[in-house]
Amino acid sequence: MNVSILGIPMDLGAGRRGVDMGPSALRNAHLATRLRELGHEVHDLGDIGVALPETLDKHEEAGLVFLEPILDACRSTVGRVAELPADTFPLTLGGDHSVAMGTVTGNALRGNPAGERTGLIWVDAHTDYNTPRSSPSGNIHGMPVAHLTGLGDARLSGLGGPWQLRPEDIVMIGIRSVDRHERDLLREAGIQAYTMKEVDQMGITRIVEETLERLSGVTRLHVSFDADALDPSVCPGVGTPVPGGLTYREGHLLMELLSESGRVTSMDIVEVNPVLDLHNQTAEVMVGMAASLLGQRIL
Ligand code: DIR
Ligand code: MN
Ligand code: MN
Ligand code: MN
Repeated sequence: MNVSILGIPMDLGAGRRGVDMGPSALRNAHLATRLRELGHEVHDLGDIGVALPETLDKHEEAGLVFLEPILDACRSTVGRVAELPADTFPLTLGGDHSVAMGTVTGNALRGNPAGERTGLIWVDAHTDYNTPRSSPSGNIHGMPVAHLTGLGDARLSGLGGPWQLRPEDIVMIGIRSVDRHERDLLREAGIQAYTMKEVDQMGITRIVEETLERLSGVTRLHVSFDADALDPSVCPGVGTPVPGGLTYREGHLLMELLSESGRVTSMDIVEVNPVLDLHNQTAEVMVGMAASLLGQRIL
């Protein structure tokens, strides 16, 4: 396969500094080499330009911290991803999870004149379904999915023009931290969320079967993988660690089964924070997750 790596070194959406170094940490953990060893033709397209917080006044507008520079970066991302050829697999590297407003939108629009539906598999400890009104923090990385479905601020939800993600085309896996008002919004939208309770009860295999069945009418599938979905003992380099996460093997099994389906067309790796990490362990684990999604097998 042809794989296009694109970094979005942005930490403006998160409460803590450092995820802007995520793309470097992942490259340093030999991302491209690992994928080439699997037989892929890998092109690293470099990084999207993102403003540095030190050069900006930290201003909050309508409950949104750093709205303008985040909009700029997401707009650039949409443009860059949407123009990639239809036969490449975009692997986008965050950055905090607000980058997904750009990557998911760009992938949904990419080579899609017929307007085929895009499905989203959101692997995260958090549902990231806050709006500016429901958010306890104002941090935009807790809001990307809500904006992708058309809620919240019109500038962020309008990144794809009239395009919006359908709530029934979203499946979340690994969930264990949801804010109070966020939970109500999630229920109203009817989004399928497999919490850690379902992971424990059903196991990853049945969750993937149900997910693929639920998304059977969708031709493009984007996986957005927040490193904090994995347990903090596996991925300590994240800004908002939550105990009780996916094990190392659950993460790999999830990626292996999605890979076997042959249906995933793009992926994000986000929220890798080398400042908080132990010897780049989190980036190394996440490179392994990408490798499993892109065809690595034990035998
Ligand atoms: C929290 C934290 N729900 C918020 N969100 C995080 O600020 O909206 N998302 N950490 O990844
Ligand atoms: Mn997230
Ligand atoms: Mn998260
Ligand atoms: Mn986050």
